[in-house]
Amino acid sequence: MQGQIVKIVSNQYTVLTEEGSFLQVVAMGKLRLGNKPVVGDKVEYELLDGQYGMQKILERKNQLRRPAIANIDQAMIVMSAVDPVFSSILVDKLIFLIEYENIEPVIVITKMDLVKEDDEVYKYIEDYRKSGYKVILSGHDFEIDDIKDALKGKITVLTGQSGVGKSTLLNKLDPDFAAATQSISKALGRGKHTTRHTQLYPVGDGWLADTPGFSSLDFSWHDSLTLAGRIRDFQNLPDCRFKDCRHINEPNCEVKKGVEEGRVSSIRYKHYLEVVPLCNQREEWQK
Ligand SMILES: Nc1nc2c(ncn2[C@@H]2O[C@H](COP(=O)(O)OP(=O)(O)OP(=O)(O)O)[C@@H](O)[C@H]2O)c(=O)[nH]1
Ligand SMILES: [Mg+2]
Ligand SMILES: [Zn+2]
Repeated sequence: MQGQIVKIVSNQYTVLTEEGSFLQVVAMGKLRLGNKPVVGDKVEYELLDGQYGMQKILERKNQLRRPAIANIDQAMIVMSAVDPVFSSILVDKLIFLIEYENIEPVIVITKMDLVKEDDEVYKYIEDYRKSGYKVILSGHDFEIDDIKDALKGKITVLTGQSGVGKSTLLNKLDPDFAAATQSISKALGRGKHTTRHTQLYPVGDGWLADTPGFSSLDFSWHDSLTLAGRIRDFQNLPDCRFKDCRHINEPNCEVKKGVEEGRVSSIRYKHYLEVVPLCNQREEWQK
């Protein structure tokens, strides 16, 4: 039988079955030795001596370390239009980290009720949409339907700096969930999160992690060539002259050409150039 782990407390796993019910499952000895099961794992289990035992972890499509969670469908980047000021470099850094992990970014811009029609934020919204990113606008008195739709049937992690309105959003989606999860309000860059178990909560017909993902903007572990290969704006272009082109100052670079001709977002490219020097800082890359 197969299911998906939604909660882990020590060696007790809560598994959502294919029929939509919950079971308490324990990890069999051999599982505990190797790769530890994490929340989001799809697993095989069977009934042995009146107890459900987990036999096998199915292949993960992606995985985060902090929070420890696998098979994430999307990460919602929450950013306010104002207060705190809209930061496209922060959004882009998060997009890069998220796409690097093969997770789909979804941008939610809050406090849209506080900006005028000609606000600069609209320029960025258009730019993200042109690049193919999903952008959802939110604010006081805005309907929550778009966000609910986006969550439907998916495992989502939330991210975003302090004060952008994550708790406010969660409250609108599900007051019980918001009350039950204190840690999700611990925002980006706000120091260490207390170690506790990670859990997926049913919200808006989907599953939301109760801890914020991508709480560090650390690129040092990232390889810039891999990053360039995953940034959405840089795909579906003709091949650059060099296979290992990092799109910085190599000749016959199609990304640079795309930027010059307005086919590739110059905003994203500029932010990419800011991030490249932060990459490949670990020993394995020092020659
Ligand atoms: N006008 C307006 N105010 C908002 C909106 N969303 C949040 N706020 C306000 O912004 C402030 C911060 O919102 P929170 O939901 O606490 O932000 P948070 O992201 O949870 O912040 P941390 O818990 O510190 O990470 C509160 O005073 C909210 O009432 C919005 O869409 N419009
Ligand atoms: Mg909060
Ligand atoms: Zn190139």
